[in-house]
Amino acid sequence: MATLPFSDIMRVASERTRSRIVLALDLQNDDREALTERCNETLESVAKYICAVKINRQLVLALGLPAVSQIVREAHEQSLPAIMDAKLNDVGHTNSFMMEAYVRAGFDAVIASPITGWEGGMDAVFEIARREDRGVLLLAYMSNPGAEHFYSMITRVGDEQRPIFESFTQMAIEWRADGVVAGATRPEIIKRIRSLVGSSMEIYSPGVGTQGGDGRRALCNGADYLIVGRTIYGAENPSIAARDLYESMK
Ligand code: 3DU
Repeated sequence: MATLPFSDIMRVASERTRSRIVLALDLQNDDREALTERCNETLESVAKYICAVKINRQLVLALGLPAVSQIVREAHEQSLPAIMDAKLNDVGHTNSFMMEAYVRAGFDAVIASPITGWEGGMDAVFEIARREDRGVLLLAYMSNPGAEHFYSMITRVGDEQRPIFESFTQMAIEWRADGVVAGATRPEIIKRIRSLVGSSMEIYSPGVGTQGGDGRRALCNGADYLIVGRTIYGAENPSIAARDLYESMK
């Protein structure tokens, strides 16, 4: 992919297909060859209805990074950016090893968790991302029901009290992240995050469909991109499912 800022790479891809759908390619199969084939087939069959692909660690575990890197290449051949959902959250030196590996595999952006803080944690991720022209998306609020126990936890910052997801959003702004991730299952949280980031940052929203999130509501409340997995790849015909979702988002 070109060396544009990641948000521009996404905008170009999204304008080309007129889609805001990021496919979560979370397929599974014990047979590695069959799994690779299905990933490539799924990608090809839905490419015109999506704007990017997101890969999770479970695919890296199943296939190994060299094989995943081939899938990233397939995505790039279809002019689709590839996001690594690594949820990076370790100390700096191991974050560096992981980030360097995902860069070498060709990913355009990596998802990380701001929970480590900057020094000796996220600084390593951002340093490599900036050097290599890659994006970093920060987790602001997960989509699962239990997420509220932690992401809505009230924290004290100076004299002020605020839920921790607002602090994460603030960190994303300060660290000049390329986007934040907030679940479609909580449109009111997306709205709040949008009010904090203004127009300066993209919001990526997982949890559409199978997890109960409504894509249209997420978009209306300020999300820019919808991350969708099972609703597409779990359908009898992923291409038709992707087309239906694409049409319903117009
Ligand atoms: O529920 P789906 O099958 O559409 O998958 C959602 C994807 O988004 C999946 O890859 C998961 O790892 C990711 N994700 C969430 O579901 C929720 C989050 O808060 C962050 C990422």
